Amino acid sequence: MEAGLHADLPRLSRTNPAPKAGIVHLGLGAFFRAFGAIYIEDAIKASGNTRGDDWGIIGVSLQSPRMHDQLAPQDFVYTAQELGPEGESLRQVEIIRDVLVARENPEAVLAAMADPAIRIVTLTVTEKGYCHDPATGRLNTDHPDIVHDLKTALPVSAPGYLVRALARRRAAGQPPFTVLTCDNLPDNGRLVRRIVLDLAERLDPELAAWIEAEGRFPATMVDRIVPATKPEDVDALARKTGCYDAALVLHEPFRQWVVEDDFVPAYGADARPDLGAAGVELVDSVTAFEHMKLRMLNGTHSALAYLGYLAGHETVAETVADPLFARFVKDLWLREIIPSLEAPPGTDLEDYADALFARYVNPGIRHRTWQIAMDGSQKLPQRILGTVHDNLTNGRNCPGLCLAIAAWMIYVGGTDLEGKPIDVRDPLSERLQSLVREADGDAGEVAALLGVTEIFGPKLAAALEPSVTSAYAALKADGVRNTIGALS
Ligand code: CS2
Repeated sequence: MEAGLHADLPRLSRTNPAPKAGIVHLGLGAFFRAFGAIYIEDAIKASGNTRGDDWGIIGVSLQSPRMHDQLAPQDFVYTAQELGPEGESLRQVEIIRDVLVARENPEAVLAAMADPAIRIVTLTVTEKGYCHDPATGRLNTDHPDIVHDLKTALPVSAPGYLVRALARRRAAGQPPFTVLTCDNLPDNGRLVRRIVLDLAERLDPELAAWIEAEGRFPATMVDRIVPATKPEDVDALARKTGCYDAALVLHEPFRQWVVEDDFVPAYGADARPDLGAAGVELVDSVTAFEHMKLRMLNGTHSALAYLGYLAGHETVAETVADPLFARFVKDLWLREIIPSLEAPPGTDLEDYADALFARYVNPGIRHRTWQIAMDGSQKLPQRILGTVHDNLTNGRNCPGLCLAIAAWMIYVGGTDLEGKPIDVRDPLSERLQSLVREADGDAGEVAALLGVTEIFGPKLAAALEPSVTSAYAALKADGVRNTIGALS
């Protein structure tokens, strides 16, 4: 919706003074505002803020001024609209006190991150924002943003901001902040730690040693489905409330946040908000939760995104309303994904699958297959390939997951099964599309894509080649519905 159409409507404003800042968040998008920000606000409310802790959030957009421009005229508060199967509810979120735009003012971002009041830096910069090689988990030193950040003190990348800000804190004799990543990456805390150390070692080995000794990078499992807000949603809210909220976020009722309780010890009890009071599960190890969520939720999300898109379905809810897809996804869980998992304490994996299915069919959530299909080259390894690897190692077939990989290959080729172009968004899209263009026939196309070593390890690629090639050919010859129908 154009702002002009709402020009005569009032904007939101604060009902309480803005909390003092204790957190800087890098990559302020809809997901964090519908998830982490709400948990943190709940934590403050639930603990009564009795210790005098202040955990307001300074949001940072690394690239675009859009989020700042949407939030600034409304005191940085926004509406979170919960969409349940039986109806919806609204909440005004007031935990964000400011938004900085890194491209416009990198110095202000570094200064905020170096401020001793800041004890945590949270991140949602998406998989590609870590500038790493997804197959090895190491920093990609050829990444243009990293090449820039190695040369220049004012960074552009998320790892660059973390390292340069930590350097400032060390120089000022301050403890580091805890780095709390909220992206769907495998063992995300250890991964971001490794990436930060890789960069710091190249800039200043003593800084790297200090971060290694003093820094904390707890791993987290984050879960809430947050479809992109559309202009029609902003419009509908304006009709309902009489207010124009340019920064509305939509989300499902479900949420789960599991966090390793390993924050910078120098801050003692003030190292983090009372997250437990808000229902965050604080644990020693997040690994089992993270595997379960990445493989069961995100793995099937990606499978449904590529296959659903190619079958002409616009959203996940629409895709699983198709009985063939409902059967397909349930089989994926029971036959191919659950056998690769160890259940986290207190969790029954079949119940978890049932609960996921109920979340997917929620008609209130219009989560586009195209949205989930984005950045597949960065998502496939942790969502699907780890499961495939474990199955193959244990002598189990995984025809459904091979079909999902084949569907991804057709998708990134850039032309759907009816010959229409696909708007592929992926950091590797140009390369992937030229590999497909230059290859010879189905088998050549599959082999070329399996040769992309940032995604597929060579052994896995060789093991996958026969089944992915036949899945690819079947999808092209028979279409998606017939092919998944033939699986069961
Ligand atoms: C989705 C996730 O867009 C995607 O790739 O799979 O954003 C998913 O909705 C969340 O991880 C759910 O917690």
